[in-house]
Amino acid sequence: MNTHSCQLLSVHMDAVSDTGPQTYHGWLYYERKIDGTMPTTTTVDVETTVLSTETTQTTFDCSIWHYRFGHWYLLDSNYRTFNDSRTFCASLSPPAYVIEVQSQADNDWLSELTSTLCEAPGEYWLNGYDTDNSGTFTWIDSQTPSTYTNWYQPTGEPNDSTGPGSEKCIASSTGYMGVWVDIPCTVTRPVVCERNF
Ligand SMILES: [Ca+2]
Ligand SMILES: [Ca+2]
Repeated sequence: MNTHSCQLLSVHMDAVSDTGPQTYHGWLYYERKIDGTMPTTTTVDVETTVLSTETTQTTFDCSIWHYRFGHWYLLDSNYRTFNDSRTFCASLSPPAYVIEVQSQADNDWLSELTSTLCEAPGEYWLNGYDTDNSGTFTWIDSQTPSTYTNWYQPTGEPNDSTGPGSEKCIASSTGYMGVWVDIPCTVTRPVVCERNF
């Protein structure tokens, strides 16, 4: 139709998605301007093609501290022994300690941070230590026993696999549901440091 004698009233388009170029349908509502008579409304079917749409993706920065559950956390993907990891965390400013996992939510967050957000699944040091080879671990900085645990059952962790006292440290396997294993403190693993403020 000739829309020169019309006045555009409104435009209705289908919702635009971000799945790439595609055809959208919509309607333009015109009001025909005719002197001396009542305006009539006409609907025009139109087609437009969306060539591209932009999506904004926010990038998670794995090199900075992140706040969760009242504490701050920093991932460091360098492999160190347990003692060197403790020294590394303590050397940060403000000083931190190796992550202590006191709940399922804590363990899920460790997996989310390392595996999901930073795409670096693996075994990460936990700050527990088995002083008397009893299989009961104490959080070194909190000085509390690890009441929440997530031991990997099929191999009977904690199992001191090469003899009593051979595995006095713990790691959480963040790519595998965050299950825990006791391992020798002298092997090297990456670490997540934690601080309270
Ligand atoms: Ca052990
Ligand atoms: Ca073990």
